[in-house]
Amino acid sequence: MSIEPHEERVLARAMEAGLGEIAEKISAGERLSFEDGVELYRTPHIYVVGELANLMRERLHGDLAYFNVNQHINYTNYCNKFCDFCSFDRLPGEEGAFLLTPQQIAQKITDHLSDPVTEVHMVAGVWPKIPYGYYLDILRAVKGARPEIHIKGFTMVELHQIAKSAKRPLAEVLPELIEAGLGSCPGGGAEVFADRVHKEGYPLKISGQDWLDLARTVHEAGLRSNCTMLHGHIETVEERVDHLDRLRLLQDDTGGFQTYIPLSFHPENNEWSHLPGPTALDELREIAVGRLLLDNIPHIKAYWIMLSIPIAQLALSWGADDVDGTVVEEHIYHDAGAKTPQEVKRDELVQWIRDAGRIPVERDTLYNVVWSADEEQARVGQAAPIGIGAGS
Ligand code: V47
Repeated sequence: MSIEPHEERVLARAMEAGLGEIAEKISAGERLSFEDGVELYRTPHIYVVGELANLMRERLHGDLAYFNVNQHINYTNYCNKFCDFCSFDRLPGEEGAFLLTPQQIAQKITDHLSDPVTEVHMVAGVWPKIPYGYYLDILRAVKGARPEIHIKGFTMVELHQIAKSAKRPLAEVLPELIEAGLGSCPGGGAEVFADRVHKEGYPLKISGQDWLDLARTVHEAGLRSNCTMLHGHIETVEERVDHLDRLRLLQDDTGGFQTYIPLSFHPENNEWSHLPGPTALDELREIAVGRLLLDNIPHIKAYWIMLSIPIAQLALSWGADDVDGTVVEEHIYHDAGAKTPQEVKRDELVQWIRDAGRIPVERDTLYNVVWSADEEQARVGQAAPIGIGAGS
């Protein structure tokens, strides 16, 4: 592989920063080790980490930056998991508690029929008294209101409960959910896989290993999913690298993850409000380390709702190639103190991606190109991400 002058300059800076070995591996397309991951988190030369991630991002996606026109729907905030980081959960009867009916969900979809929405992102809390049939009904309600829409719904935590409510293994239930309209799964609920953090912060939730096993089942059923890590609370650097390593190993087997989204802990209105949460530089480093370690996951998402638009713009030069979508209505981060708007319009997304120096590409959930400012590049770019990752 020939080395561009720009890449040479980045490699030289990495060498000066004591990151020469890691930079050489990245340049040669070699996999980084656990120790490399720890070093990328610990080095004070954070801008070099960003530049290395940007090299990898540009190798995979050139100047393209993906977004979609989507709508988030949280069907309930009832939850019995009581996670310390969560500001969204309520018990039935508590102020602000809600459980939407299938009709109310259909209405939310119908309210936006004049917008070019291609995806509904549907997640919620976990409430065991909700019967299995409800989940099929809400999928059908969405499809009834807008048949062509893609439903990216249910985290592994919700799927675990859905299978329990159906009193059958997930592998048996998934075909029914797919038949009712489920198209793929979002990446939430993974938090940090390490048992120590699980025990301290969210002991009632499924374990890290359970999350991975369920994701494997989802991929084996033919569905794509995303993956996440909630960072910036009580986890150590080693626990973060372990989390990323376990995602990478599963991806080697299944190739089913499309996008990795580092989730920045927001500390308002929850049990961990005494923690400061990550700084902007922590968030950028997290995006960068994710890009560098997850060499088999095609996309890294800078979720603008959580990061703010300016940081999401910066992240497009720190390893991220996707910013999520128009969103419309968001509760999880706004309950936890996010100051971002609830929605951006499609044209605004396009403009701020351009302002960040990238070429906007509207994608559908499965990264098929819906529209691009540069058709030629989008076609070329599309070939690269699909090609990485075993089994993809
Ligand atoms: O599972 C909850 C996290 C997740 C807080 O797949 C918090 O495309 C920070 O997974 N501070 C839900 N994080 C969001 C999510 C997501 C978002 C956008 C796109 C996709 C995708 C997935 O948010 C939860 C949990 O891990 N979370 N509370 C908090 N206070």
